[in-house]
Amino acid sequence: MLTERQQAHYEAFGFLFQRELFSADEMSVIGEEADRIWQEESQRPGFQLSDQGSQHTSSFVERSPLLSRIVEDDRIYLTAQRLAGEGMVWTNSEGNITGYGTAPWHPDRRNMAPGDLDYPRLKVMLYLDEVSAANGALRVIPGSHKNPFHDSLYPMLQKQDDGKDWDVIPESDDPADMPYGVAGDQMPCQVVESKPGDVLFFNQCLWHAAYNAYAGRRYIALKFAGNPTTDGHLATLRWYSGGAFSPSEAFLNSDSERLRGLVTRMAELGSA
Ligand SMILES: O=C(O)CCC(=O)C(=O)O
Repeated sequence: MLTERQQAHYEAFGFLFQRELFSADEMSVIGEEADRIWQEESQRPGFQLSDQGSQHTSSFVERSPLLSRIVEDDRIYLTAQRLAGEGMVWTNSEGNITGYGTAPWHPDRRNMAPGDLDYPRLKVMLYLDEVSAANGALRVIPGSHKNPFHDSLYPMLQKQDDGKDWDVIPESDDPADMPYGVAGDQMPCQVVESKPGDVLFFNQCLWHAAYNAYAGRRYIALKFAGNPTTDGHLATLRWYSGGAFSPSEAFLNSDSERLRGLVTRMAELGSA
């Protein structure tokens, strides 16, 4: 169960890292099942890796009863509920085998409209391989989920042509050309070095990045959002998580009250 201080840490810094939440035995079963799904996916007609050689599979844990159990497990569900709030909803999962070396600095959820930063969006990362500063660990800038700090970091992005959203900027050969005069991997931050079984919970408005990653690095991401109560919440969910309004049948018809509870509201909103 989350302590008040752990919750305070998440609120203040935008992330909470919990070591050894899952045992080595559990992680070995999870890793094997994840590999099975990636392998199955790669056999589908028309399957292609991304430009950077990554295998990105969305609705990942939804494909497997065994992996779905991670979501309803007290260690994830109860913590997510405390961090995203009562009435939280499910906004999908990902299973990634990354091919890239760098994920430049960005927040997953950007400040596009008033209230965006206040709407809880939570990502839960389970790295299936050991990651370190030299080896693709996620880096976070503590406190960057809140304004004015959050907005002050947009020089690290570039506006898209239609002016609606932002893209990451590529790393320059000369660090002096980077927005803060230092290479991305020299930015002040916390490097979240992780072993299988450790779990990172982070606010998706938090600025984060990965450097020195290697091909074949695997992680599962579980995504939750707070109870959508305003037009603004619905608008941002539609922008980033449109698929969440048509949840997987596996969750909708699950025996687990927790899994059904995470998606029923989204399905109702989707059919309204
Ligand atoms: O490659 C990673 O470890 C993280 C990628 C990332 O930035 C993200 O999931 O938003």
